[in-house]
Amino acid sequence: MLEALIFDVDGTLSETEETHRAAFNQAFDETGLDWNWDQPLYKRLLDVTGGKERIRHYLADFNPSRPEFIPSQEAALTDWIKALHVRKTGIYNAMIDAGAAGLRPGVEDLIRHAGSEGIRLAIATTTSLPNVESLIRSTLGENGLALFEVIAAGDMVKAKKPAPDVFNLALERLNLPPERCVALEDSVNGLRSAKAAALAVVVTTSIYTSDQSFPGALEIVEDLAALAGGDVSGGTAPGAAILTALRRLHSETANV
Ligand code: XBP
Ligand code: MG
Repeated sequence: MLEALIFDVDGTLSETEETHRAAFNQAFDETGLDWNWDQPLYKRLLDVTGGKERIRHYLADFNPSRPEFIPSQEAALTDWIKALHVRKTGIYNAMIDAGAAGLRPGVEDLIRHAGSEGIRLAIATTTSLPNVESLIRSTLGENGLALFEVIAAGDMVKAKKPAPDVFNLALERLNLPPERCVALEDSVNGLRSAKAAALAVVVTTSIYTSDQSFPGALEIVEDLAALAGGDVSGGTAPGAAILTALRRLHSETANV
């Protein structure tokens, strides 16, 4: 029986990667770097999850300009990347607080309906915790965070997606076995992470992942509203129709 939904954040709850990309570029500019992550480059860089890990990947593998103020010594470089990422996170949160991102189709309907049918909600994301908090507050209001029983995010785990750690942490805190849950993801890294945690996964493709393939996904749709399909025409509330579709998909998994 389906007992909980575990949501990814970036690309799943909201199309936030364009805001992340703008925040990275503004942080680079304010730091005196001539780095500019355009969309084609950012799409390649998204292969690495985690903002700090992505900056390190860019430095190591894309041969960008490297002014003197970027340390060479490993520990100093780690601290420098961390400080740059803190700056980026502050810029990102200011953008989100100013309303830069809304929830994707069907997301709010499902989140607000789930509780009425006893479905528990959790988040499992690679993004930093402050980013989750600002997005939920700006889209679901001051009480929005209370709708999620568990928030597993960013550096709470050592190994980021596609490692299973963040989904395993969410399952541990829910105290549920994976077969009682469905994960909602947008990327192949997220799919791999959730599958490695033995979760069934429904994929809603996003602007940077629509050309990816998703082997092993329970279902691949454009967005959650598409899951409801024709049910809504019968006067069923969108959230109820989406949850009915998720329950049907979950019942098709072998482990039920
Ligand atoms: C998406 C990510 C994050 C964001 C940037 O996470 O990989 O790194 O791109 O956020 P998910 P940070 O899809 O798991 O929500 O800079 O805070 O990492
Ligand atoms: Mg994502």
